[in-house]
Amino acid sequence: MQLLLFFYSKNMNEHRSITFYIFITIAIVNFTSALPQWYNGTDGRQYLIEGEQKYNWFQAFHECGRRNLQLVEIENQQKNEVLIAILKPIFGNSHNLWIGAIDEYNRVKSFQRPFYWHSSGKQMTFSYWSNNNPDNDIGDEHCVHMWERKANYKWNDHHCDWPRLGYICEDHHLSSKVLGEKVQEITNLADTLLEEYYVQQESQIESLRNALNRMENDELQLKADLNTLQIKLQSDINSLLSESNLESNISKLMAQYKVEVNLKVDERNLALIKTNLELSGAVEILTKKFGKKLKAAKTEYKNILEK
Ligand SMILES: [Ca+2]
Repeated sequence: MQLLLFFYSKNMNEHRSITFYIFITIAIVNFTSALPQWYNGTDGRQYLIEGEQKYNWFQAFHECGRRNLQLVEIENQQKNEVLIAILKPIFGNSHNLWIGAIDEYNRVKSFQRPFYWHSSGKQMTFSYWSNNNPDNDIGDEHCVHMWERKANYKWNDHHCDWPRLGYICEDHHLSSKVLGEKVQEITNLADTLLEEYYVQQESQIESLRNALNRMENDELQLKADLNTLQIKLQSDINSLLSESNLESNISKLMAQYKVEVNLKVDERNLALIKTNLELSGAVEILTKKFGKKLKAAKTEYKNILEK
């Protein structure tokens, strides 16, 4: 372009200023197109993606690092799917992109050797290797990338100094943003658990309230029953006073009333036992059910913090 302008420009000064302008424009365009772009994932996170193939693994790691980011760590299938959903519309079926995993320079040519996420230091548990990888070719493939030769962004172990791959960055796992997200997630879980506890507690309090009301009613009923019996006893004694065999009849009468009073007291005891069972049942439901829930919540919190 500069040569063409040289031949067609009659005025040298004009030629110089136009050439300079075009040179600056091309430089700006080149600089702009070299910038990695942010993309939104369906997981609510953002990923910075550089699709041009000109970095080795260390350079890519530093490109992320100097932006306070980290090379992406793909800890599970869900995150892998989120990334592939971002990448396919940009690059199609696959692309060469460094991700944040290495094998700690393990020279053993084993498919089973462990890999690690370099920023967090965690051992890789989820993997998405392409066929016949990680093969550690010539014992010198220690860095992991998504491979353009394999469909669906399958992974390959590769020479770390291979200088022609793009990369994916994400927020650093120790950034206040990621830590804030984790705290928020735990807070939401705790709030949900507390809400469930309150609902359960309210229902148990209601059943306790009902049981106590019933106890109170039973108490009043027993008093009324005993009072009726007492009045009947007095009336029977009065009518017996005029009869012969007084002593024997009174004995019979007392025995009969003893049976009736005992019956009432037994009924009362049964009601008390039933209420007692309800009370302890309500407490047991609260302690057992939420004991389990709290234990599950502790595991959940631990998982969130270790993500
Ligand atoms: Ca390989």
